Amino acid sequence: MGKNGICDILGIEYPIFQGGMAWISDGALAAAVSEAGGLGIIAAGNAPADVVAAEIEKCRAITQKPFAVNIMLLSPHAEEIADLVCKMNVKILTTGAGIPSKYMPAWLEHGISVIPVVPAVAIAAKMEKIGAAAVIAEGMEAGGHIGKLTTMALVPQIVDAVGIPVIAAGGIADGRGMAAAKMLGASGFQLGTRFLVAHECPIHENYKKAVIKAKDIDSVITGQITGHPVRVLRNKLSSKFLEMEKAEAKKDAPDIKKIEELGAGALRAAVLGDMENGSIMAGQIAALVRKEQSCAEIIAEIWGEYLKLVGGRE
Ligand code: TUI
Repeated sequence: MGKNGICDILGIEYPIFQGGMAWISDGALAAAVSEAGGLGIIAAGNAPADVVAAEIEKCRAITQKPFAVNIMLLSPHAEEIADLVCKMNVKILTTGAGIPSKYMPAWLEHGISVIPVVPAVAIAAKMEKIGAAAVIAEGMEAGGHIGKLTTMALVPQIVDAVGIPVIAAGGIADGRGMAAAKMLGASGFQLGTRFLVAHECPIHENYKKAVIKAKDIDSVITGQITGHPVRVLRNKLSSKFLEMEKAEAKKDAPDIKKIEELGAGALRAAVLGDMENGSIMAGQIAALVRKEQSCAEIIAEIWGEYLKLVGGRE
């Protein structure tokens, strides 16, 4: 039970990935998810290599089970992290916010399974061509940096376009979402927002409460004008962002830098508890997340719901 293609490839029990969330997914969160049989993912985010190395050590001190590192390709430290994971013998990588072509030869030589997050079919096909072991098809219901398509539209189109396993992400927070994604052809599921409220998740209690309090229409997309759209929970900062974007969009030469500066460091502020001026990244499914639980409880609960819906056939 619990075995399918992606579980066999990665050596995990359940095809459940915990999203690699910048500034959030640390070694302790990833270890807790991996210990519970899912795939825990340490997010490198914008952190330098020594910080990421310490999180990898922390994870390994807690669990012997497989875990992954997420490399955010827009990070100024992406290159050094790309080297670090080879040196530290990390076996599974996910990537976000770009195409990791230049790193792939070294990663494949080191026997790393590379699983990029993709927002569109052509990008998924490209990832398969450069040697990805699987792809994570992430719909725009997701929190953080997003593409344009919904999970419902994206997943089956990518399933039809590639021969590697497809993991569904965006808008999934329970067994119903997983079962629905399975029907679309997904071989696994990545959840971010649900794990935000895990006991082992290191974000400030204010952030967890904001997720639990969120209603269906409480997320907005900021940064459309900068080319890096980001889904966040509505607050003072997001209103400021949207106002500034509207004003800049009317100009002949919008000041993109001004808008990007407003966002810089804002996710970190939210993680530390600032619910007014912080960027509270979370997905549209936040309203379905109602309580704080351990990672083991979350995985047991959603896997139980999923099995009931798929008739125990997994
Ligand atoms: O990466 C994410 N979500 C994130 S990253 C993040 S931190 C951040 N820092 C600076 C700017 C923006 C965000 C917060 N949330 N999800 C995975 C993801 N990957 N979403 C979209 C993509 C993506 C986009 C384009 C993947 C590949 C891609 O390739 C095309 C290209 O032009 O590079």
